[in-house]
Amino acid sequence: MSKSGTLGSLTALRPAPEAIAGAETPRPARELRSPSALLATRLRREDNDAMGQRPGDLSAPARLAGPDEGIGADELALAARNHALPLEALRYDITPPGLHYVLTHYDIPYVPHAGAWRLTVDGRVRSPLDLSLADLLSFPQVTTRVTLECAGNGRALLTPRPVSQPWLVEAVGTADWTGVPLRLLLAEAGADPAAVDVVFTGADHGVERGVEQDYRRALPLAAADGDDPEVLVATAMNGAPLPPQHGRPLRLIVPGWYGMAQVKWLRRVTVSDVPFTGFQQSVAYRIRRTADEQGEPVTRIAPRALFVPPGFPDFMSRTRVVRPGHVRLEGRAWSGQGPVTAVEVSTDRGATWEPALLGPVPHGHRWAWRAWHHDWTARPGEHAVGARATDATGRAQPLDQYWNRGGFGNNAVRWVRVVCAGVAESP
Ligand SMILES: Nc1nc2c(c(=O)[nH]1)N[C@H]1C(S)=C(S)[C@@H](COP(=O)(O)O)O[C@H]1N2
Ligand SMILES: [Mo]
Repeated sequence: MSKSGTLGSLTALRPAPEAIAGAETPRPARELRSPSALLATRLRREDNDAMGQRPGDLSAPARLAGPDEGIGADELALAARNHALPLEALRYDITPPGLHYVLTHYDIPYVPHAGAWRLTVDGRVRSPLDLSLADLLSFPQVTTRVTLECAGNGRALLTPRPVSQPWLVEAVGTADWTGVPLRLLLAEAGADPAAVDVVFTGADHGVERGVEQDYRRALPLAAADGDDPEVLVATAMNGAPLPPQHGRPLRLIVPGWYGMAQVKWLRRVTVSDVPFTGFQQSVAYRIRRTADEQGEPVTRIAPRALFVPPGFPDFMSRTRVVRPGHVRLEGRAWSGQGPVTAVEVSTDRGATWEPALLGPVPHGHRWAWRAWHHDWTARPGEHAVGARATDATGRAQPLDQYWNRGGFGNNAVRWVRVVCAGVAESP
């Protein structure tokens, strides 16, 4: 590319107002060291006193970042393990392998022999099941295209920032999931229709906020047993066995619900006649504005539209550079509440909005994202570009943050800084 004085000056420009303090700029070493240093001190103390070791003591309590506190070493470590969708991959109907976002609370279980895996269905059932993968494949198989999104997507943009996995906006992906409808397994086992919850246990184990646990979540029996959406015990992703990070060899798929419901490495399904009160149900994944309220459970995905960042990026700031003239903005929109009915685009930070053209309703893919595009004539200068989705229930993305202590469901419109600059002439 030819030299460009205009582009060279990008680095000197101010960061966008919504940029996270510290996320994109180097932090002083002292601040980066402190959380792990604290943990090391505790571990040392416990090493000296083996009798006093309690895994629960390792966890830091839930907290909000201070007013000027940048992303910490603990958040950085989580962000390095749990990756997002590179936004340019929004071009694909189905997210290519390896580009789908990943979130794992603890470790990815090592499963060298999928053939040895067992799935137990027990609790309030007439006859408990103990199934191999081959047994599962003898049931009717269904393939559903589903957009998954982490409930914490958007968390790191909140003020104040809940300290946890620091997602920006791209914790999303779409895949074709193949498996047995859960309702067929519940029928086979003879689940008690008077039961309340169905509890799903993963093979991963860890400690979180002082509570040692297997990753475990529940659905109300009516949702677990439903056919709209139909919950799957999935053995394949995009026609291939599940990769380790996505739940090899078995996972739950609950179309329309946020990620926490999609239990990976599924090893047990337990029908229960009392409401499930495990950590991931009654402590985590609740909408709370204060620490002591019980809060509402996080369930279905709120609407969101994202676009393929136009033009090309500045390496560090990710500011986009486009040439003057026609620019096609294209992206995807989704909602777990109802089909997407409209997407609007603004190129002037919300002063004006224009309707985008929606792609065809993806036939038979009601739980997958929908394509959209908008043709824009870019003029030299700086622009704040954003998109917002509305769904059939009338829910639309807000312009302001949806703040809660866990940082769940923040689907505020994300503004992307776009600099429209001509190619500089050679000297
Ligand atoms: N067993 C198990 N299942 C899990 C999790 C986990 O940590 N353990 N994380 C959940 C969360 S919070 C999300 S967002 C999704 C992520 O699914 P993916 O990694 O396949 O995209 O998995 C869910 N299922
Ligand atoms: Mo998540």
